[in-house]
Amino acid sequence: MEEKILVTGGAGFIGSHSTEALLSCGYKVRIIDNFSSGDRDNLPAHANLEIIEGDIREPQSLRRAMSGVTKCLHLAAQVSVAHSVEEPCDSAENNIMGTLRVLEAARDHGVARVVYASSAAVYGEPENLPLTEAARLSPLSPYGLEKWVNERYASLFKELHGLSSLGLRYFNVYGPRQSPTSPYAGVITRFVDRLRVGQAPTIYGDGKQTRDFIYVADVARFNVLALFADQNGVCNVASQCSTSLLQLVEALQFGLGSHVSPHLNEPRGEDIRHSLGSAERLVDWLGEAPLYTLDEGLEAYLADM
Ligand code: UD2
Repeated sequence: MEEKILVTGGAGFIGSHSTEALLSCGYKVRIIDNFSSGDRDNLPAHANLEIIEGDIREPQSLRRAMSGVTKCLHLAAQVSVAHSVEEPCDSAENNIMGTLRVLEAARDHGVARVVYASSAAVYGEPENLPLTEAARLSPLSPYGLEKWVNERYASLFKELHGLSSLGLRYFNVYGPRQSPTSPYAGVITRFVDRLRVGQAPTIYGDGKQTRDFIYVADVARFNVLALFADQNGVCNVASQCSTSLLQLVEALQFGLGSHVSPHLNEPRGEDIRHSLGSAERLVDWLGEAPLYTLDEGLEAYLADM
């Protein structure tokens, strides 16, 4: 059967890169996006790409999007951790009910598999590093809890309805098309945005906190692989490389030929100190490792600007 993939949130940061990756593999792709944080300019004009402007919480739009689809990559979400703290009902309506509607529609339309965005936010403050998928889950925000609930629903849908699915726990994803003004702009996007105009980036805290950064092209490739794998459950999407913010600034100064030093500010209260994901299951289940080191990812990102 000819594959037709639905990408929810397909005009967003990770969604648009994933759509491109699917198109370049020769698949037919349909996206549904309400364009709240996604952008039409993120998408190529392509004969195999169909765009639906609509909201996954709106049953008619979702039915239209899901009909005739063989697999679904579900990325549409309320993506701001801060918003989930301020407006937990709104966030849950998007992230819990939105995903539940996607799972239900996938079941009703006989969709063979759903791959969906989970997050490292399900872990909260880690007990041991690197974080494996078996680690204790203790989310620190409604956003993290919503993603965990999504994972539980997906697992139940497998039990109750035989719906195959894989939840991808993304670590800190970076790359082109993450708007620096968006509420979910990560630290790399913000630092690049400042340094390239000769302004000092702000480090919250001492800069010794560490993160596991993964380049968006790797994430897009893993999304495609996940759609065609057969494992069910959850899987980290991580580089398993730990980088401190001070090391990050140094790499960016080098990449941009900048000598501007960062400005140190008070730590952000809700931050975790260290985050590092195990990539063992990723490599085992999806058969490939991340291709981009941080230096290579930053080089590709800066070359794209
Ligand atoms: C990431 C995800 C978030 C959630 C969380 C789970 C992003 C953008 N966010 O949050 O969605 O999955 O992981 O753990 O990927 N920082 C600065 N200066 C700045 C901006 C940030 O010092 O201008 C620091 C910040 O205080 C933190 C680190 O950089 O210590 C990373 O911050 P982030 O917002 O990029 O991502 P994080 O890990 O808080």
